[in-house]
Amino acid sequence: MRELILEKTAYTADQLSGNNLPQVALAGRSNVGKSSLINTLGQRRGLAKISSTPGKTRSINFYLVKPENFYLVDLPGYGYAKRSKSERENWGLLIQGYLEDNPYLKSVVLLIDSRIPPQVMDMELAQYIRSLNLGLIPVLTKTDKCKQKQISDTSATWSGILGFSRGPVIFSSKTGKGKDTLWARILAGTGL
Ligand SMILES: Nc1nc2c(ncn2[C@@H]2O[C@H](COP(=O)(O)OP(=O)(O)O)[C@@H](O)[C@H]2O)c(=O)[nH]1
Ligand SMILES: [Mg+2]
Repeated sequence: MRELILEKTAYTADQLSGNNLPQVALAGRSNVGKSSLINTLGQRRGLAKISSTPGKTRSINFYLVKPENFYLVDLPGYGYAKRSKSERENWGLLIQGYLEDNPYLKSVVLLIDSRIPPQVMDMELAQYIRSLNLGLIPVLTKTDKCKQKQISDTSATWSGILGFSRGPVIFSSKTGKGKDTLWARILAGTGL
């Protein structure tokens, strides 16, 4: 059985080196459902903390995936309005330091809230990921809260934006929908 083990937490750019295994990162706006998704993938509640106050996580967390031996890397959420300018700048520097010049990083899973239209920050991040020549795995979260019509509309809109023939993974942490598909795309995204 597959297992996720939280191996390292980095708060500053100089704590980011030394994780010499393939990496797939998870990125998305604060409150998009990233911690819940990690817990669903790891089949363990409390593996990643779920907070009712958004914008809490400021660290980069490295989860070792067994038995395949690669890292799922949880990036701090962005777009939290109550954060100060200097906090946003620190976020940018830490993320940039991680994403750029990282030969171990292969792909980024971009979490997108299925209930809202495409957000500028999400589209900008998607473009940035591609400019770095990284694989991009889009995931629509919280789809249990949406009608099928809304899911297919949002999915089609994102496919158009990204120019993908294959749409985003339709995911729900609540029901477990899309879990196997997401694992398959993550594993393919490691290049292992
Ligand atoms: N209905 C539903 N709620 C979800 C889902 N995923 C997350 N949530 C809720 O959304 C809120 C934010 O989730 P969290 O995982 O902490 O988001 P993060 O800030 O991106 O890590 C919490 O109240 C979760 O219970 C989902 O798939 N379905
Ligand atoms: Mg979180």
